[in-house]
This record gives sequence, C-alpha cells and structure tokens, in this order.
Amino acid sequence: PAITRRADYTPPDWLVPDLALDFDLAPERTRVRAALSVARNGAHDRPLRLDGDGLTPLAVRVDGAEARWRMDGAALVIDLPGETHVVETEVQIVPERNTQLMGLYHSGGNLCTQCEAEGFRRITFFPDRPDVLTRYRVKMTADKARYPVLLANGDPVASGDGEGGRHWAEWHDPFPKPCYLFALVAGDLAANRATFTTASGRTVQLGIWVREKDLPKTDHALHALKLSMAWDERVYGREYDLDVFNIVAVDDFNFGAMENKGLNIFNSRYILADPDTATDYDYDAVAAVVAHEYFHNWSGNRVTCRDWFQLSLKEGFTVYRDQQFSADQGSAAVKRIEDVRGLRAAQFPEDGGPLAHPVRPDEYLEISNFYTATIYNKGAEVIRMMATILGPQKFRAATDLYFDRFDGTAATCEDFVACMEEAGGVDLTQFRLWYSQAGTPRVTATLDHQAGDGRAHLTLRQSVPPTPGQPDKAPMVLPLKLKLFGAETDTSLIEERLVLLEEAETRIAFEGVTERPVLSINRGFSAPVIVDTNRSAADLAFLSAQDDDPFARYEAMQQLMLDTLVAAVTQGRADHAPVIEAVANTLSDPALDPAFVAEAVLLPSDSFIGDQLALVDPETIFQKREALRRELGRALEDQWRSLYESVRANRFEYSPAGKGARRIKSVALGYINASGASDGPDLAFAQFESADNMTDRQGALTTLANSPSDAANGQRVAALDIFYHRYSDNGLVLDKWFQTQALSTRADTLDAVQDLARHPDFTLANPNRARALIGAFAVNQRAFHAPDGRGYRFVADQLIALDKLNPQTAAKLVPPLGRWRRFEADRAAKMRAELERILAQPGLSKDMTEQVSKSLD
Ligand code: BAL
Ligand code: ZN
Repeated sequence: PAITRRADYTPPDWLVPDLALDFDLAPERTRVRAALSVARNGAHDRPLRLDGDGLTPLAVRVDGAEARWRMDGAALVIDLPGETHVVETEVQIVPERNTQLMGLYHSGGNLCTQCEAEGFRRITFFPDRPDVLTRYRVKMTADKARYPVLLANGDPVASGDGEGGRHWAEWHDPFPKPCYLFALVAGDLAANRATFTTASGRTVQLGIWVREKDLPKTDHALHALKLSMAWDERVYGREYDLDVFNIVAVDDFNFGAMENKGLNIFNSRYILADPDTATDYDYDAVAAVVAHEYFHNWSGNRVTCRDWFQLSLKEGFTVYRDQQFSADQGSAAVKRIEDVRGLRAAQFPEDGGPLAHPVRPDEYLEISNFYTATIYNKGAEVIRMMATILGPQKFRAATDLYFDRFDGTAATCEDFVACMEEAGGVDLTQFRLWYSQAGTPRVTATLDHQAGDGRAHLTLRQSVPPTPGQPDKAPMVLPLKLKLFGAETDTSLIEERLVLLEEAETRIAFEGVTERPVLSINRGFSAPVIVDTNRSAADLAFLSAQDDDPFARYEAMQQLMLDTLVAAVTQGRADHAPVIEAVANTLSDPALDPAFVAEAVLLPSDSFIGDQLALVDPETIFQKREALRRELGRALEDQWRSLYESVRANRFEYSPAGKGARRIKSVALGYINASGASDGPDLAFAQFESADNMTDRQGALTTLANSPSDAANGQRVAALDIFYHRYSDNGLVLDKWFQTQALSTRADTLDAVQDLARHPDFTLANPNRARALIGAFAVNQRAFHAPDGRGYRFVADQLIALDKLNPQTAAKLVPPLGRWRRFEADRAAKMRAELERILAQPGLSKDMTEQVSKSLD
C-alpha cells in the first residue's frame, strides 16, 4: 500500500464550490446521486479524479450528457475539457453491511454517517481531501414511519411527503466545508430542545437527539452545550454561525464524537448521563466532549486543515480549548492533574515506543492511525506552551489574528505558529521543533547551594531520545516555571519565574539564597517533559506539604511515591515511612480541596511505575505497589475511616464539592480494603447497595472486583451479579461491568476475561464493548503480561477477529502488544510472536498492517 508524504503536498487540481446530494435511504440499499460543480484550479490539463472506496458508478454525466470515464483503482477519473462543469454520479451502497462504521451505516435502527478522515469516499465519488471546500445542498428521502427524523448539516430548507409512505427533507449548509464534515442522520429520534441567544442577538435552535427513552439523560449535555457556546464567546470571541445546532447520539461509533458542521454525531457514552448510570468521570467527559466538538466549529470547521498532516492544528488546539473550558467549570488544579495523568498514561509511552511520531507527522499509510495521544494531547501541550510564552493577552490577540486571517480556508500548523509570532512579538523558530521532533524531552535539574555566599546554581540539561526515523535531536524550547523555597523557614526564597531552556545545557544563578533551597520545577506542568532532579525524599515531602502550586505539590508526592516504589522493585526493599508521613499530612490538611487530596494520595499506576524502569517486571511491580497500599491502609486506617465516615451519608449532588467528596470516599474505601480490615468487603458491599449514584456504586464494585481475598468472594460475586441484572438493558453501563472485570488486579482475571468474551452480551461489532473488554484487558499490566503469554494470545485472537469487522478500532488496540521491548526476553518473544501471527493474516487491513509492522520494527 502507498505511503502518503507531507512533502508531496500539492493543491487540488479541481475545486468543487457546490455539491447537491440526493439520498434515497434504506439500510439494505441506499442510492446516492451527486451533482458536483467543478472548477479547474490553475492552468493544467489533468483529469478530474474523484476518490471512491468500494463504489461502482451506476451513471456518470458531464453537463447533462453521458460521459466517458475510467476507474484507476478505486478512484473515478474523468477527462474534462473546460474550466467549469457539472459532474453527476450515481452509486448504490448498503449501510447495514457497513461494519467499519465509516461512511453511511446503520446503528440501533438509525442511519448515520462518519466521514473523518476518509469516510466520505465510501458514500459518493468526491475529492476526499480537507482542502476542497464546498457548499452542500442535501436531499434525503426515507420511509417516514421508520425514519421520521431527517437531519443534515446546516439549516433545514424544505420537507414534504412522498409516495409509498416515504418523506423527504432538504438541508442547506451555507458555509463551504471539507467533505469530512458532511453528516446526515435518518432515525426515530426525539430531541431535548433549547435556544441560545448569541452575543450579537441571534437565536440558535439547539437539539440533542436520542431514543425517546433516553431523553431524561440529555439535560447535562444540553447544559454543557449552552455553557460552551457562552464560554467560546467570552474567552475566544467566537460566536455560533448557523440557526440550528443539532447533536445526535448513536451507540456504535469509532470516535468519541464528531464535529460535523451544525450536526455533531456522538458516541452515546458522551451524551447520556444521569446519576444512576453515569459516574462523575462520565459527567465530566460528557461536558468536555460536548465542548470539544462545539469548539471545533471555529477551530476545525471555519478554519480547517490543509491536509491530514496538519491534524493537530485543529485537534491539539481544540483539546487545549476544552481543557481550559473544563478547568473553568470546577477545580483547575484537579483538571490539570487529570490531564497530565492522561498524557503520561497514553502519550509518553507512545512517544517512547515504536509508534512515536511528531505532532505534525511526515508520512502515513493509514491516516486513521494518527488520531493519537500525540496529535491530540501533546498537540494541546504545544499550544499551551505557546500560550504560556505569550501570556493571556497576546495569546488571545494571536488566536483572533489566526481566526480572522484563515476563516473559510484550510490552514497549516505553520500558519498558526506564524500568527503566534506576529501577534505575540516573539520568535518561535526553534519552538517549531515541537511540531517536527518526536520523543519526550528529558530534563536533568541539579541545584547546588553555597551556604556561605548566599548563592545557588541550577544546572539544567536537556536531551530528546531517538525515535523511529529520528536518531538525532536538536535542543528544544522548554518553558519551565520554577521557584525556590527555604527548607528551614518554609518561605519562598525566589519567586516563580519562567525559564526558557533553549540550549542543551544552561546554568542559572540565584542570589540571596540564605538558607538551603528546595527546587519546585515545571510548576503547572509548564512543559510536557520528564524532569529528573536531585531532590531528597525529605525535600519532596516538604514540597508535598508546602508548595503553593497545586500541581507541583501533587507532583512532589507522586515523585516521592515513585522513588519509593522504584527502589522497592529494583532493590527489593524500600523505606515506606516518608510516603506514609506525607500522605498523613495531606489527609490532615484542612485547607485542601478533597478532590485534590483524592488525587494526591493515589499511588502511581503499575504502568507508570513500569515506565520508570529499564525493564518492566509486572508481577513484582504489582506486589510492591500492593505492599505500599496495604501499609498506607494500615498505618492510616483511622484517618481513612474518619474521612470515609465524613462523606458516607452524602446525597448525590453534581457539583465540585459533591464530586470531591465521592472521589475521596472511593479512595478511602480502597485503602480500608487494602489494609486487609475484616469489615472492608462488607463496607464496600454496603456502599454498593445503598449508593444513590453510579460513582459510589462503581467505586464499591471496583474495590470488590479487585479484592484478592477469599473472604470477599461472596460480596464480589454478588455485587457483579446484581450490577449485571440491574443494568442488563443499558449498554453503556454493561460496558462498565465488562471493563471493571477486565481491569481487575486479581490473579484469575485472564480466565474471567476469556469467559466474558463468550458472554452473550459481548460483541466486537460495538466499539465501546470491544474497548471495554479487550482494550481494558490489554492495559491491565498484571493480567495481560501473564508469564505464559496467554494474555497476548487472547488479545491477538480478538484483534484478528475485530480487524475483519472494524479495522480502525482494531488498530487502535495494537500498542500494548507493541511495547515488547520494555519486557524481559521471554515475554518480549511471546509478544513479538503474536504480532507476527497477526501480520501473517491474509487480508489484514491497511490500518493493522501499519500498526503491527511498525511495532515489530
Ligand atoms: N475529529 C474527530 C473527533 C474529534 O476529535 O472531535
Ligand atoms: Zn477533535
């Protein structure tokens, strides 16, 4: 298969200013007629080339007459004599057989579309590239009883009844858009409606469309949408531009959601929420994804991408915007901690593994494989660093300039950075390396203090590790916020400053350092880097209690825990006392937000501990981490119990305070159980049964599902059974049931998961379900890496089966197997053998071929 390279970009030969689409819709046979007004772009004599995927032309006309055409592979090629023509095509597709969920497909009785990145070519012949911007007019005809609601992009312009129980609707989108933003929905849906009045006084009709029975679960999403619209006006000066904004929720969806112009289509897990079925995490995710897709209306739709190498232009920026939005809704500190934890869990391993790629990649085989944590989350960090360097006013001036200059066009990452430079008055030449160099930079910070003369010196060294295709790296621009505290007086010695580390090595002198300084560095996680320091356990404990930057405070605790656990794993033993004392101090600090406390006292994950080690030994990591958890549970049992009691009887309220209380409740319950206290399982089961919300119920279920003790077997089995029967008609909650068991730290998890793969409710056809069981199991470090290799074989078998249905979703689950270099020889060989077995499958998709072969290199 052909590799697409960024360096090969050329502008489109033909533009398509207008497109009329006419759909005769039915799941077993949909006819698509397209009329493209095409215009030659520049002086050339090349033919019109229309992308297709699995399409056969039934008719091709040019300016009303039958035309000569040819196929070149899957593409339709037509020689055109003039400068402008109208090209009509007709094809037939079968939505109900579309298991890839790309193009037009059937989900839960409804018809819907997903076109990003290259799904439109599965619907009709078209130049399927983001720099061809087109005004769409869409007519849909369908059975009225089965599909009473017909939606498309833009505004509705006409509708009526047809023959044989069919009806039709026509929609018009006045904003030229790339075809990846096309959408239609035909379904039996009901709407939760509201209006939003924009800053300039226009009224927008909002609708969230779901199955009638799900309507009560849409208020949170609708509220989040209104908050997002107001927030984007206030913070970025961006107003909505159509008269309607619709969101449709569907159960079968590859992405979380999709930002189609005026008609967002969502995975139902990011729309539906009520206290009985959604956790606080789900509520937050719903609001964040609603905001993300809404914000794309400007960062993605009004200004789109020139080519798919620029994907982070819209995704990195939009993730940054949704992170800011979420931070503004509750605790900004906790939000930052969550985002950094997510980055470390998903992006750092990607950057350090065989699939590492720059934020702006240079080439791809299958673009679907590049919807990655690097493009999204590291991309957001890159935007955040520019915002830090510019400061809020200049950053806003720069985004205004960007939106004004590129409105209605397809832009590049370079265009964005140039606006930052122009409005910010800064030179970002070297900073641009963040777009081209892959790999997580590593900073070593060494602080020396000469007590006699009141001087301290901080030596900062940076290096960027080699990544595939990039053996040598140049020093990058790292914005590091830092501060010095006095260890004796608990005061700040040197106020926070922003250091731009641009050299491989730099030395910073501080004057007036009259007592031993303690370094607080990368405050707020100002740069997405790994920092190694020479700070002692005592210094980290000090910062975990005293630092006035909440992120740095959390980070100091994490580092203290990590140092302790790494010592336990590599040296066989470690002193737990500093961690226990630091956690005790955090628990007893009345000034701290409970949500922050809950984050701060959680031990780093097995995977993150593994990431610190040259070779990962999953079982030892698990045992050492459990030992520290048990000791924390025992040593601080009174504190956990009194914390637990203080929030035990709270009634559900979705508020920052309510969420914080529930978070601390589940964390305390976990530690009480980790201590081995004999009443632990009963406490968990009581919480499970009496919960008035899913956060508490799932928190208790997780504690029981992880419990290794035979004494807890009764409660564990009963809770799983009750949970299943209570929610057996709710797919999203059943996903939690599968996922909780797949993530269990119990020794018998692999057997349980193999049984679950044969459960009547398990299916690979639904991406959420596949991810809940297979995806979750593959990141369960202990169970997946069982020494006999059965975990690897199981996942490989599932991926081979999933690839036949849905290659895009299958390929996203390859990375855990691709981490073989990080494990000892026997495991590594078994992981490689499974990758080789996958690669040898006849008919393996392009998606899987790319991920698996890169993983073997
Ligand atoms: N554009 C794909 C889904 C999202 O990032 O919003
Ligand atoms: Zn996005």
